[in-house]
Amino acid sequence: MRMRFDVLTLFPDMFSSPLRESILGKAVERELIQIRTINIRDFTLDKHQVVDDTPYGGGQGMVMKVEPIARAIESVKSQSPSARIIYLTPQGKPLSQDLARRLSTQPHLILLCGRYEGVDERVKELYVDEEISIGDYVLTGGELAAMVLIDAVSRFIPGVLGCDRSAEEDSFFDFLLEYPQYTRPFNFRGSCVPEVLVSGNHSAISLWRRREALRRTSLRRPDLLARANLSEEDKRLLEEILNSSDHC
Ligand code: 4FV
Repeated sequence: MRMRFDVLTLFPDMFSSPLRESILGKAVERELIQIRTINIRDFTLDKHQVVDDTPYGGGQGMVMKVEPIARAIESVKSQSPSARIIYLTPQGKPLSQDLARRLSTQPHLILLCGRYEGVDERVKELYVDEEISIGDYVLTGGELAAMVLIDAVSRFIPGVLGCDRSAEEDSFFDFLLEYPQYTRPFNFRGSCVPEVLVSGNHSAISLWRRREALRRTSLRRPDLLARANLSEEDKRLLEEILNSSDHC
C-alpha cells in the first residue's frame, strides 16, 4: 500500500462511485492507494445522533459539533498516530500541483469534510494539521473537495498513471499550461492538424509545443508565467510571441 486516505464525512456514500471508476478505481484495485470513509455520525453517543448545533453568538446556519469529530479522529489516530489531518475549507491554502506533489509523499492522510457552516473552531485548534481549499467558491460540503484532492495527489503515486506516464510531465509541472493536443483525423471539416506535428521532426515538435505552452500561458495565466522558471530560449520565444501579430 503506497498511500492511505481516511475520509471523515457525514455522507460516505458520496465516495462510492467517483473513486471506483477509471484510473483511481484501478489504483485501489491494485492496492496502490487505499480510500476508507468514516461516518462522523457513528461517533455520536446520543440516540438522535446529533452532529450539529446552532452557532454561539447567533447567526445563520448550523455548526458541526466538536465531540463526534474528536472521537472519529482519535479512533483513526489510535491506529495511525503519524497520519496527517487535513480540513477542506475555503479558508485553506490553495490546492496546487506543487502542494499535491508534496502531499503525495505522506503515507497516510485523514481528510475532514465539513458541512453546514463548517466545524467548531476547536477541531482546527486541537487536531487539524493543514487547511486546504480547492478554490474561491463555496460548496455545500467538503466531500467533493476531498475527492479532488485524492485525485490530484494519487496521480503522483508511482504506477497510478500507468508505467509510461508520470504526473511530472503535466500542466503546471513548471507553471506552464499544456500545449494544444491533436489526434486523428488529420483533417476535420477542413480544420487540419499543424503540419509540424506530422513532420516526424521531434526537435521541431518540442519547440512548437514549448512555444504554444508559453503563448497560452502568457495569454490565459500571466500570473503563472511570473512564477515559471524560464530558460533563455523560453525568453527568446516569448519575445517572438509578444512581438508577433498572431499573439492576440
Ligand atoms: C471548500 C472549498 C468548501 C464550506 C462550507 C463546505 C464548504 C461547507 N472546501 N475548498 N472551496 N467547503 O467550499 O474546500 O461546510
